[in-house]
Formats: sequence, C-alpha cells, structure tokens
Amino acid sequence: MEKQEYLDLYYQMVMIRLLEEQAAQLYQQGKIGGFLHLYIGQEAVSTGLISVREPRDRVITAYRDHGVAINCGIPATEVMAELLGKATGCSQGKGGSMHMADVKKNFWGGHAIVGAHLPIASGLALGDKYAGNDNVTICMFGDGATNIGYFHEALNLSKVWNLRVLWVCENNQYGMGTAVERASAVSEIRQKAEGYCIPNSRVDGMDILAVRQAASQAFEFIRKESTPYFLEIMTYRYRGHSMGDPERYRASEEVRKWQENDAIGIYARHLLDDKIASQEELDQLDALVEAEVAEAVRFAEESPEPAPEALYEHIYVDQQFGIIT
Ligand SMILES: Cc1ncc(C[n+]2csc(CCOP(=O)(O)OP(=O)(O)O)c2C)c(N)n1
Ligand SMILES: [Mg+2]
Repeated sequence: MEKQEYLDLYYQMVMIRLLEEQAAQLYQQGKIGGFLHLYIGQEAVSTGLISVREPRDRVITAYRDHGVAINCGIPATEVMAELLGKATGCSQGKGGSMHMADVKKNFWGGHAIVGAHLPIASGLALGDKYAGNDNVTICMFGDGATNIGYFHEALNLSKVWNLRVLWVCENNQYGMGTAVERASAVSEIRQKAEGYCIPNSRVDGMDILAVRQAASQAFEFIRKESTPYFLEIMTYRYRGHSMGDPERYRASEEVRKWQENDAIGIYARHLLDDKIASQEELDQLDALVEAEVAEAVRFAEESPEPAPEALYEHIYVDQQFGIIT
C-alpha cells in the first residue's frame, strides 16, 4: 500500500467515529428523530472491507449504516443532512438514519428490518449473473440477523445459484440486548455457512489490515470460483444498541476491555511504530476531520426540509434508466 492509502484508512475511521459522536449529541438535542444506531467500535469492519471493493461491487447493509455510507464515498455533509431529515441528504431526507442509500455509488442501503436485506442481496447478485459480469455484492448484517429465516433462505439460494455474494456477519456479540450464545444455537456464526456449503472464515474486526486481507482474498475467490463466500468479523459496539439503551445486559468492565483494544488506537500505533506516519500527521488528520464534521453539521442545520410534494417522488423505478425516480 502507498502511504496515502494507509492515511486514508485512518481518516475514514476517525471520520466515522467523530461523525457518530456528533450525531449522538444532535440526537440528545432533539435534532435527529426516530432511531439512531451508532457504529462506534466497529469502524475497522466496513472501512477495511469496502477499501478493497471495486466501485462496480455493490454494498448493502442493515440500519447501522452511517459508517458504511461514508466508506462508500457519500460525503459527511450528505450523511449528516440525512440524519437531520434534510432535502440535501443522500436519501433526500426521506430515509433518515436507517435508510441511507446512493445507488450511483453502489450503496444499496440502509435497511431497518432485521435480515430483510439478505434476499435483496441475493437478488442483486442474481441480476449480475444474468448480466454476465463478475460484480460482487457485499452484504453486511449482524449476528442477530443470522437467527432470522431470511438469512437461511438467502444463503441457500446464493449457493444453489452460485451467486457472487460476500456475506459479512458483523459479530458485535449482541443483538439488541441478547448475547450471541443466548440467542443462537451456534455461537461461532461462520459454522452456519457450512450448512449451505459456503466457504467461510473468521477474522478479527479490530485489526483493519486483517479485515482488508481477508476481504481481498474473499473477493478474489468469489470472482474466480463464481461462488458465495462467508466472512464472520469479530467486533464490538461501544455504545448501546440504539440511543436510550440502559445496557443492563453487559458489564462496563467488558466494554472497557474491548475499548483497550480499539481499532483506531491499534492502527495508529501500527502507523507510528512502522514509521508510516508521524504523530504530527495523525494530529493533522484528526483536526481535518473535526473541521469537516463541524462543517457537515452547519450544512445539515442550514439545509431545507423536503418539500411536501417530495412525498410523491421516488416511488416507482424508472424502466428506461433502471434508477429510482
Ligand atoms: C424482523 C425484525 N425483528 C425485530 C426487530 C427489532 N430489532 C432491531 S435491531 C435488532 C437486533 C439485531 O441484532 P444484530 O443483527 O446483531 O445487529 P446489531 O444491532 O448488533 O448491529 C432487533 C431485534 C427488527 N428491526 N426487525
Ligand atoms: Mg449484533
């Protein structure tokens, strides 16, 4: 990797962290409505994964989607405006926190119903198979989603039809408030892929370089073999499931332990120890991100709300261009 690429990974992870911290504050001030699920702690997962996709590869995820939107190249201004329900947001203010999307950037959302986007991923990949290309669909979901019927249907069809899907389970140890072992008969989630003959592996999601390596190997395998692949990425959310979670289901000591192993901290140490970057360069990037997040908030707060007529837009797909109008 070139030095700039190393720095860009750091920039993206810090951007997600600070943007999410800012979003939490705006939520507490009543400026963000609905639910808000933060990605703090999980930054290395989508940053590592998406950094090795080709732009033609599709990305689809659940409601913990703000970071994924950033990694797909949606500007922080548009992510923040979407959170505030403004017309300048990436979903024109009609998606909100859980339904960010930008099909032109190959980001297919942002889905609130647990597990419901997995069959959509199989559908996207089936479309690519018909079109005769070797695009990969990256489908991210939580550990809890693997207990839902959709998960099993989608995995089964992906193997029956040998679709190019990279199934990515972000195992952050909990559903809303239930530990994996209390909800799933199989706590090593990747084993579930065995039931559908889908090759699989498990990787440390606090190590962005390990995520990158596992993901690039998976992409290569999927393209060459024309098969789905399953990656279980071990991670942790530092904040509650969504805002207002009293977190009675876990000890603060456990959270502290994971934070000691923080992905951004580990990566920064690696950059310094291997003399890839200096402390001064990292400080400059931190300051840059801070300024960009402040600008995103200003932009979002000053942007207009969607017009009432916008309710009647984006309902049907444009047959000619294949985009939602
Ligand atoms: C079908 C369905 N059932 C229940 C819910 C309520 N719900 C929202 S998030 C969630 C937990 C999902 O956990 P996981 O898949 O591990 O994702 P994480 O929040 O940890 O990222 C539940 C049960 C829902 N949104 N959809
Ligand atoms: Mg989870």
